[in-house]
Amino acid sequence: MENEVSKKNLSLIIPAHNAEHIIENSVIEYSNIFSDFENFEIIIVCNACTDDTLEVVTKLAEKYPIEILNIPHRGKGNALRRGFDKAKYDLMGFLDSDNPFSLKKIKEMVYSLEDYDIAIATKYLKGSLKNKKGIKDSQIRRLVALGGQTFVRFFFGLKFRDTQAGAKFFRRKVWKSVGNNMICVGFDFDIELLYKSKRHKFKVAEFYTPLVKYEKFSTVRLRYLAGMVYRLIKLRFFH
Ligand SMILES: Nc1nc2c(ncn2[C@@H]2O[C@H](COP(=O)(O)OP(=O)(O)O)[C@@H](O)[C@H]2O)c(=O)[nH]1
Ligand SMILES: [Mg+2]
Repeated sequence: MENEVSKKNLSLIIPAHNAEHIIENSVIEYSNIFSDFENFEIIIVCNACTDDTLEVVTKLAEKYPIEILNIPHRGKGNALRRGFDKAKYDLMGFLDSDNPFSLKKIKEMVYSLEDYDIAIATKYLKGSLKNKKGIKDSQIRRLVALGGQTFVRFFFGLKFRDTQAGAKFFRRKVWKSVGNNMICVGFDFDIELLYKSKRHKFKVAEFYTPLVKYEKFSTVRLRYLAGMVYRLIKLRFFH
């Protein structure tokens, strides 16, 4: 059977909440980097946008292979789940709408699925929350990341340096195994994905992928933390 990677079929999900100012460039750059793929689709999942994201992406869909989903309630995880359920191709993954990573590295991640089931980006080097070469997240973000990753390591036994980077790719079989009954509807989605994948013993490759661009605009708010912790406790102890 022909290998899925050599077939180069990719469904890329882009979650978008109020991304009108950045998403156009990102879609163009993502489409360029995967232009040599045999089959490529972008599924943009807009949530609760109060700006013109929907209009911007509807216009882009005239030129690029874009499918648009529009759902009213916030939640990046829920958006990703909806996107993956719709994905057509053998390789699937998601990238943020603000395109903060080196796309050369992103492509390497996709190619690594020849040997791995899942490829995830990490913004942090081993043993530190510094990224020596790349652009750094703000200090408060790095501090929250340190606390978060310690929690994740302790409760879920996930020994990754960064579970939260917005660049993850996997084979369809992974989604088939873990995509049912997802409960982490927010930024906690990534942890559920990795935790369930660990139970299925999927092979994960971690790629050091420093930020090449620091996008100050962020939709992440500290007030989402309580909901995330609640769902993660439910996941760990009741699922
Ligand atoms: N569909 C959807 N996308 C979201 C939601 N919240 C954040 N996003 C997207 O998730 C990605 C990461 O968000 P961002 O604010 O850049 O996070 P940060 O880079 O970690 O500060 C971006 O593509 C956002 O547009 C949401 O509620 N729904
Ligand atoms: Mg961002």
